[in-house]
Amino acid sequence: MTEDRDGLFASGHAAPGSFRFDAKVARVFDDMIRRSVPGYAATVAMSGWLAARFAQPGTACCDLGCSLGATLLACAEALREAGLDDVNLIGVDNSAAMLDRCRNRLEPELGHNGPTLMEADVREVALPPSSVVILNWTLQFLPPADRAPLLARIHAALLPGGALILSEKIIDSDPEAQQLAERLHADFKRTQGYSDLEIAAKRSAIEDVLIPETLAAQKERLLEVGFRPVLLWYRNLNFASLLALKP
Ligand code: GEK
Repeated sequence: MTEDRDGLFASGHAAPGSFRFDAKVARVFDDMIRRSVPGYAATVAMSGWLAARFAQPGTACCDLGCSLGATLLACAEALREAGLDDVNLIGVDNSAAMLDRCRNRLEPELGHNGPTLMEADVREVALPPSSVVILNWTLQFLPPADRAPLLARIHAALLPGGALILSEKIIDSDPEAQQLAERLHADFKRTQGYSDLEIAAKRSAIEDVLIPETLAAQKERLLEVGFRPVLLWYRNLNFASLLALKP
């Protein structure tokens, strides 16, 4: 399947808060996320590696907000290498357009024994007993009030010794450091070929759609829900990834 280059905001126009995971975004998503999230490829690869370290035979490994299945693919490869063939890989996303493309991408790679894909809202889907749950850049799209309840349901679904991998865009609690991170992120996007107009239009489109929080708020909420310990295992500019264990 060929992925298109992201030029969705090339006109420089976007209504504030208009960003949706529709067919247009799904078509260019692979290119968009790689050129927008510094450390995307590393985070995806390490998510697979971490998943294989915490996966328990005969349990589920769920990727919530799986988009085009990049992390599912990394998990499938890492689990196979670790000889964990009986871990049930599950991908959940509420965008039909994303899941269609995800299915088309995974089937040629993994055949019909690949992950079970479910079109559902992560806030409502029933989670099976799991040893690993991955939330890579998905929590940030939920209304803040819905985040703790979802994390509590994930905690309840995880088996003792299970792991949550949580990647998010973050804001720095120090305004000066935040400004610096924003400036460097815009520089990163420019280096990836986005114009200033595109960067500004995308920023407007995701306003109030993607709501980032501080690292401290993320960690505190995970601890409150019952995860322990919570480890920051990766940070690249204003993007961070946490590993939170269910004791
Ligand atoms: C990756 N993890 O490539 N229920 C289900 N899915 C949702 C919901 C919801 N309530 N809200 C948003 N999504 C992926 C990247 S992208 C991140 C994740 C980004 C889905 C949405 O449809 C989209 O596919 C995904 O979460 C977020 O590693 O675009 O920055």
